Amino acid sequence: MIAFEVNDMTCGHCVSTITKALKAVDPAARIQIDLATHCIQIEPTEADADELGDAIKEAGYTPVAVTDAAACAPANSSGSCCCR
Ligand SMILES: [Cu+2]
Repeated sequence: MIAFEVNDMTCGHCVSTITKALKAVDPAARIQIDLATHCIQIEPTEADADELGDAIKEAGYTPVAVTDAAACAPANSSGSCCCR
């Protein structure tokens, strides 16, 4: 299990953009995204954490690797959205 906290993921559009980016590097991965905590959990089948993190960055977001999904804390929902 790989987990990232992505604080600039702010709405459903961000979620689908990131999901697509992750599926591009690992089509069979299991991806779970919690928008409320800005937390992404990935069960990869072929990609490693670096590749998945890079995919999120290339989609225009800022992933912070977390060792445990429980470390994803609810963030203050200020900040900009991709859908402005
Ligand atoms: Cu958005």
